[in-house]
Amino acid sequence: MTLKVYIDPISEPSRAVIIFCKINDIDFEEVRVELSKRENVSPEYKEINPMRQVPAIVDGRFKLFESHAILIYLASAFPGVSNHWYPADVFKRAKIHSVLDWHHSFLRRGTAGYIMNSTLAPVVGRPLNPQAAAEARKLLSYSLSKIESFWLKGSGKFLLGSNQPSIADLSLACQIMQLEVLDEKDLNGLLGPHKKVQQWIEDTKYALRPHFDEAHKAVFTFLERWKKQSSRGVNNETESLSKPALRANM
Ligand SMILES: N[C@@H](CCC(=O)N[C@@H](CS)C(=O)NCC(=O)O)C(=O)O
Repeated sequence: MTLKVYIDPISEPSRAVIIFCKINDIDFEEVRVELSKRENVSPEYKEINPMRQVPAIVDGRFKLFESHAILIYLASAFPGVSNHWYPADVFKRAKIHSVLDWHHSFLRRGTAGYIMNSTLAPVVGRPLNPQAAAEARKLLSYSLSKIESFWLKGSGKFLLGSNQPSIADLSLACQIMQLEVLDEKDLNGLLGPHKKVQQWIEDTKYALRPHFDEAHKAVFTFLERWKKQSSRGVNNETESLSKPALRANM
């Protein structure tokens, strides 16, 4: 039975799972759960993921949510996934878990909190919150500086000083790509001081070509259009814009 992967391309952890499947030639069926249509709160989807978030997978009778758990499962259960994604070496694995756990409390919280509260909330029918955005931006800046000074301090191109990417590079890089929804000045202000982070993103894109760029292209086309419409003061367009724009570019 084919692996089913439930995603919305607007979601960073969803993209990480899709890219992982594609780069490792894992056969899967992509099932869209459109957050802008609140499909994640439908009773049918609650059967897949009781937490009502994307991504989630169904592999035969086995159901799983949380992108990091999914990446670990896929790397462990599917033959043919190269060792560098999730090395067999127990110390390397433990360090990857360390980055992934850190990510949830720092980079993910900062990035998702900032983008949602400063920009994207209306896409999913929520109000913007400037105060929460300011708090999250501080955490995001702090997280970027820790990636620059700590996680990228080794001699290799990737996190933890590795020469090849792991699931940690994939997860964190997809998160940072979401910053592209911000305006250029803001984006440069956040990433400008972090040259190693910028180089690492480029190296990750290159190592994961063409799937990394493909997964991000469609969503940024959608978000660009959505941002232009919002800045022109066009309201209540989320519903009508999101579906065709995303679909048209997939
Ligand atoms: N820790 C989860 C985060 C999942 C998550 O936050 N998903 C968001 C999209 S990026 C979602 O489904 N949001 C819908 C909601 O919470 O209503 C993971 O890594 O899978």
